[in-house]
This record gives sequence, structure tokens and C-alpha cells, in this order.
Amino acid sequence: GSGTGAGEGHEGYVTRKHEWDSTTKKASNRSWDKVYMAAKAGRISFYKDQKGYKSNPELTFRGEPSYDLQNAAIEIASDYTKKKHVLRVKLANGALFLLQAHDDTEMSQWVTSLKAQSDSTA
Ligand code: I3P
Repeated sequence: GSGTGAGEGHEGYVTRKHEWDSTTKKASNRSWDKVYMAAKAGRISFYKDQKGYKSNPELTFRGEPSYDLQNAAIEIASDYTKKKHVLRVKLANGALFLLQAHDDTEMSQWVTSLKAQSDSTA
């Protein structure tokens, strides 16, 4: 659905850059990748595409674990000027992702839904 509350999930394609593994460790692969992102139950997971997510949700992008959004900081990355419609997700453990949405509307929807998930006590 297109809802952005904490109670329901939000999924869709984004272009992702994994910048930091933790506060002090840069991610080893910092290239931009088109991925399918699913946010629900206070966590985000990344997949190669929608079909992969639907048919085998255990098979994540590069075999990554899902990420806990509890106490994550989510904001529009207005200081990142190389691409448009980019939001920044900083997890409580210091890991940091830049996520490029298709347009400003989708970017705002992601910010709203991810913030709701980060506040979820589920
Ligand atoms: C990365 C790629 C990213 C770039 C990143 C590079 O190289 O060019 O686009 O981030 O810069 O490391 P590769 O594809 O070879 O992994 P930007 O788009 O933000 O510049 P970084 O090392 O400064 O993170």
C-alpha cells in the first residue's frame, strides 16, 4: 500500500549507497546500487528486485542481514549535492545509507515511513 504509518510496511525501489558500516568503519563497497527496499516491523531489508523479495524474502541483496531502525536518524540529505531526491538513514549502530528516491514526493514518503518505523516499539 501507499500508507506511511508504522503499522504497515513500505517497499519500493531506491538507489542505495552504503557509506559507513559503523561510526568508525567505512563501508567497503560504496557504489550506488539499484535495490528493492522493504521497511516493516522496525527493520529495513534490501533485495535485488521486487520479484526476489516476493518469491524468496530470505534471499537479501548480497546476503545482507536486515537492519534495525530503532533509534535511527532519518533525514533529507540536502547537503549531498551529487544526486537529487536523496535521504540519509543513520542506524543506531552508526551504519549509514544514502537512498535516492525517484522524485521528491517518494523521498518524503520514505522519510515519513522510515521515521515511523524507527519510532515503532514493535
Ligand atoms: C565509488 C563510486 C561512488 C562514489 C564513491 C566511490 O567507487 O564512484 O559513486 O560515491 O565515493 O568509492 P566504486 O564504484 O569504484 O566503488 P559518490 O557518488 O558519493 O561520489 P567515496 O569513496 O567518496 O564514497
